[in-house]
Amino acid sequence: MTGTPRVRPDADLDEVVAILERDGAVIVEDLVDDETLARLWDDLGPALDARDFSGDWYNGTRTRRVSSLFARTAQLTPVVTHPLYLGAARRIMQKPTHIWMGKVRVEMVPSIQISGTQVIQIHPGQGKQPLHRDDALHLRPHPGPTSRVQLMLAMSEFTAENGGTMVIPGSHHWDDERAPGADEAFPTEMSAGSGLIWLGGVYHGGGRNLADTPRTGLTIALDLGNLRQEENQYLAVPREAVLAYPEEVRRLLGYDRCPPGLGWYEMEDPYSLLEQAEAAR
Ligand SMILES: O=C(O)CCC(=O)C(=O)O
Repeated sequence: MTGTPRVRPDADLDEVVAILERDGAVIVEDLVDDETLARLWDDLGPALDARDFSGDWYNGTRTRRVSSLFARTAQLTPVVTHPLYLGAARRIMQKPTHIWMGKVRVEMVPSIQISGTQVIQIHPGQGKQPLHRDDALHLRPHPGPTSRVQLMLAMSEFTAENGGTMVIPGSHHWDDERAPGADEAFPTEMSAGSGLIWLGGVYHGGGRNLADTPRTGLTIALDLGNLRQEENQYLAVPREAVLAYPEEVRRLLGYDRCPPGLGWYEMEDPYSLLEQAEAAR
């Protein structure tokens, strides 16, 4: 293995899914255009500048983090709905399944949802974050079905020197007895606007910043809809901010049902609440 494979943004979805299933990670070059990136910096940069460094070793004592991203910007649609990111997440996690209701076999597909969002700015002097699996949040066993597909959009260039995310390709195939070694991880090197997509079972972590400028990445995690969201989107994103997004994103923010019957409101699709709010405007 020589590091994370990379593709162009118009790559075939089948190819990207095959890479993710084999290697657990892929870099999509030029995932967003310069205008989108500039708008994200306008909306999120000031919050980042105003933020203190995190207070603990895991989040990074030379790292600034800002969350509640869908409340802070209405510019995330091209990021979260990018066909290679959302497309791969849907293909990998939304596997058709069935249940029995008496003698009736009911076919269904689970939903997916936005789970956690952060901008992570690693400053010079920050050391390596411990390698970890993000689906450990849900205590998922490995190897096993993927319950998370995550994106790290480079808001600045990522290099081996400035803390580009360390990734161990293929580590989603490992069992839970094998610990990750720092010498097995490869730094993510990508230009601003490119994105790293990886599966929740892949060992990764923020890199050490030995450069003289910060490294900034925006991460969004998509999880299976029947798991608890990492970041509570109902508390993090006010209703008005949800309404600034199109239906697909609103549903990803949790205003959706996960079959067979999770997340209802008044026994209905919770999306109806947003339709009522819109009608009352
Ligand atoms: O900032 C990065 O490159 C990765 C951060 C990360 O994996 C985390 O904070 O859990």
